[in-house]
Amino acid sequence: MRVNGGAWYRASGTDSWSAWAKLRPGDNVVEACACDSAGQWGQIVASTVVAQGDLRPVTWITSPLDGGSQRAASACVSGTVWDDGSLEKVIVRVNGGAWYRADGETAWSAWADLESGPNLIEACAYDGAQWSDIVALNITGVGDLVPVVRFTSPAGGTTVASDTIEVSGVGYDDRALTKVIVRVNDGAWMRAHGTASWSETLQLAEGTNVIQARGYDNAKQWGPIVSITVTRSGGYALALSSLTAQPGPVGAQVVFALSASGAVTAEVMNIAGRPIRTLVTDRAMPAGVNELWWDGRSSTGLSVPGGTYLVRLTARDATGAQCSAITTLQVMR
Ligand SMILES: [Ca+2]
Ligand SMILES: [Ca+2]
Repeated sequence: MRVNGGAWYRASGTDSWSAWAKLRPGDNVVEACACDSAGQWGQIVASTVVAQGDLRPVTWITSPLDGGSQRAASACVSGTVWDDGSLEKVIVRVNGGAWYRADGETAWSAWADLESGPNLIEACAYDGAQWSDIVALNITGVGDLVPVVRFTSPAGGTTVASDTIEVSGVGYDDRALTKVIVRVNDGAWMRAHGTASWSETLQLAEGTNVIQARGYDNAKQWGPIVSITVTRSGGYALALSSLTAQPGPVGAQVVFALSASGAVTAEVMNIAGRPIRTLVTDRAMPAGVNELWWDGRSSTGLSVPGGTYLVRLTARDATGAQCSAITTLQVMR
């Protein structure tokens, strides 16, 4: 099937089939076509659907599957919304409780805290003027549910410069969450402060750290382990200092200091900033004092006229962070 000449997509069913068609205001041409087991396509049939005014959004829940069951006390529910214009929000509620906002709109997700037994999760979208129909999902919580914890801060993949970090999160159990434990890089588990809302300060090693957390309930059950990674950048960032360029008998000597090893690019420019000569490009250089020589020639090999020139250095560390410095140089002729 396809709508308004867009991409073809597959309908569900064959002898009796159905598919959603995403409409725009005005006339919409919906086309369908069938293929048999010999790979032969039939005739395309078309139908026009007229949509009037600002259209109401339509919400779908795509995961988890309706009618499923699980042992964990929270489910991550996700879905999509279609609207002719922009969307304002998607809201969700569990078992007739208070509505709360999902993350995202056209593609959304939300955590749903479950009870043991049947659970009804509902979702609905708003385009700023009209609400979609409410869509529902049933999940059965099997037995006394195991607690679920998750991180709220920092975001996974964060890079920090300090050697400690405060991690925090939330947790939920169908009966009672008795404790939350955390650890770094497979070290000893530590008990976090709090349960439904928890936090702990952790020591980070240099480089990538895997931080894990899990909950424990009053039925003596451990929940699943959840993880984030946090990178601690090297003790100090790469810095460039003491850049000088001294005229020599032929060209000039460029001297500079690096706080850590890095890839160095050095360029000579005229006073207007126009490139004259590239001395090195991404050359690996060690921490400490380094020097480079310029023979006083431009990239075409000609001796440059006397005057004031600029020397610009850029150093980049392994993470891609870079710093640069610029100095002037007098060329005598
Ligand atoms: Ca709309
Ligand atoms: Ca429980």
